[in-house]
Amino acid sequence: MILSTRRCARVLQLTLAVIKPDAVAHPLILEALHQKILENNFVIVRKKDLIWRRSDSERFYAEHEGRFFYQRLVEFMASGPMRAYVLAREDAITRWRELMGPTKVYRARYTSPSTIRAQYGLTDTRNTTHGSDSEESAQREIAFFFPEFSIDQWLEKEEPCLRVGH
Ligand code: IDP
Repeated sequence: MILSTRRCARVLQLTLAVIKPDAVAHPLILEALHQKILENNFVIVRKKDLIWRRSDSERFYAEHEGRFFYQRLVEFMASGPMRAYVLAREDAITRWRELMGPTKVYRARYTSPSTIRAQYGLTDTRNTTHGSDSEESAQREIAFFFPEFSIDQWLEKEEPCLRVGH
C-alpha cells in the first residue's frame, strides 16, 4: 500500500488536510486547528500556505461540476489564503475526517457538536476544512497540493516514527 509504512512498529498513513479560506481568515481559528492537529498526534510531514487561482479550484473539484453548489464552492476556495498539510499517523485518513465531522455544518452541529465543522463552520460551503477520503484520493490530492513532494522518497528516506507526538 503506497501511502502506508510498517517500518516504524506502527503503521503510518498519509493524508491531505486543508484549512479552507474561511478558517484561515481568522487567526485564532487557524491556530486552534493547528493545535488540534498536534494534539491528535499527527506528524506534520509538509505544510504550506497558498492561494488558488480559480482554475486550480475548478480542477480540484471537477467531480462536483454541475452540482448546485459548484460555482459557489470554486469561488470560495479561490477567495483567499489556505493552509495545506501532509499529515501522517495511524489511520490518518479516517481520524482527520472524524475530527472534521460531517460535510454539512448544520448536520455536524446536530450530530457531532465537538467536531471542527460543527464548532467553526459557517455554511455548508464554508465548512473550514478538507480531508482526503481514501488512500487513492490522498495520493492524488497530495500530488495536487505538493507536486514537489515524493511519497516514495519520504517512505524510503525519512523516519516519521521518531516524530510522532510532536
Ligand atoms: P467533503 O469535503 O466532506 O469530502 P464533498 O462532498 O467532497 O465533502 O464536498 C466538497 C465540498 O463541497 C464540501 O467540503 C463543501 O465545501 C462543498 N459542499 C458539499 N456539499 C455541499 C452542499 O450541499 N451545499 C454547499 N456546499 C457543499
